[in-house]
Amino acid sequence: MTEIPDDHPRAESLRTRHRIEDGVELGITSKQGLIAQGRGEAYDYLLGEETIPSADAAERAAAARLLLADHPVLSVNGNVAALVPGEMVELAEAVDADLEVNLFNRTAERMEAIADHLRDHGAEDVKGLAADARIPGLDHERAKVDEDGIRSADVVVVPLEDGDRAEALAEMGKTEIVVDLNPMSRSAQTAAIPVIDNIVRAVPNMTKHARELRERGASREELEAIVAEFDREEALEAAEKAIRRGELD
Ligand code: PTJ
Repeated sequence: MTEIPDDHPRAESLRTRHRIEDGVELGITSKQGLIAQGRGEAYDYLLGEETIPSADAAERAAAARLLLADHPVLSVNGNVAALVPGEMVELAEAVDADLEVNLFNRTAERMEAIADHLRDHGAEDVKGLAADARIPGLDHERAKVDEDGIRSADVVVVPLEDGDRAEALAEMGKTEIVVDLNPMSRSAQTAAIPVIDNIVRAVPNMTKHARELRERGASREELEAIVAEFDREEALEAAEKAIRRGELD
C-alpha cells in the first residue's frame, strides 16, 4: 500500500478508502461496499469532511437515547466492520449495548470473518450468527436476526445501509439511530435520530458523549430532555442544505 503523508490534504479520506479495500481483501467487506463507500465519500466531500453542528447534536441525542434504552443493539455490516471495528466495540461498552452482525450479502464465511474481526478488536459477545428470528416483511438476507439481539431490542443503531430494513425495523416499533452521509436516503428519513456524518467520526463522537453523560451521572430526566430537544427534521434539513451549498474552503 502506498504510504499516505500526514500533510496530504485528503489523507484521512484516503486512509478510510484503504481500510475498505483491506476489508474486501480480508473477506469482511462486499465488493458493493466499495461502491457504497464511494457514494458516502461524495457526500462527505460536500459536507467539508467534518461533523457539522446538527450532526454533533444528533450524536449527543443518540448517546442519550442509547443510555436510556433497555436493550440497545448496534448492527454491524461489512463496511462498518472494516472502518470502525474497535470504535463499535467501545461504543457498545460505553452504552451497554449488544453488537450484532447483519448483512445484505450474507454468507456464512463473511458472518464468521466479521465476528472474528470484532472479537480481535475486543468484542466479547457477537450476535447475528444464530439467526433464530426474522424481521417481518423483509424477504432478503437482512431479515435474519437473533431472537436475543435485534429481534428483542428496543433501540437499534443502523449504520450505512439501504432503506428496506430501516423501514421494516421502524414497522416493528424499534427506535432507530441511523448513521448515513445521505440525508435523503430512506434509512435517514426513517430514523428517529438520523446521524448525517461519516461513520469514522460519528461513532467515536457518540462514545465521547455517552462517556461524558455517564461520568457526570446525568439523570434520566436530563437524558430524556436531550432526546426531546433534538429535532430530526431540522437536522436533516441542515445537512441537506450544507451538502447542496457545498461551500468548500
Ligand atoms: O456488508 P453488507 O453485505 O451488509 O452490504 C453493505 C452495503 C453498504 C454494501 C449495503 O448496505 C449497501 O449497498 O448500502 P447502500 O445502499 O449503498 O447505502 C449505503 C449508504 O451509506 C449510502 O447512503 C452512503 O451514502 C452511506 N455511506 C457510505 N459510506 C459511509 C456512509 N455513511 C456514513 N459513513 C460512511 N463512511
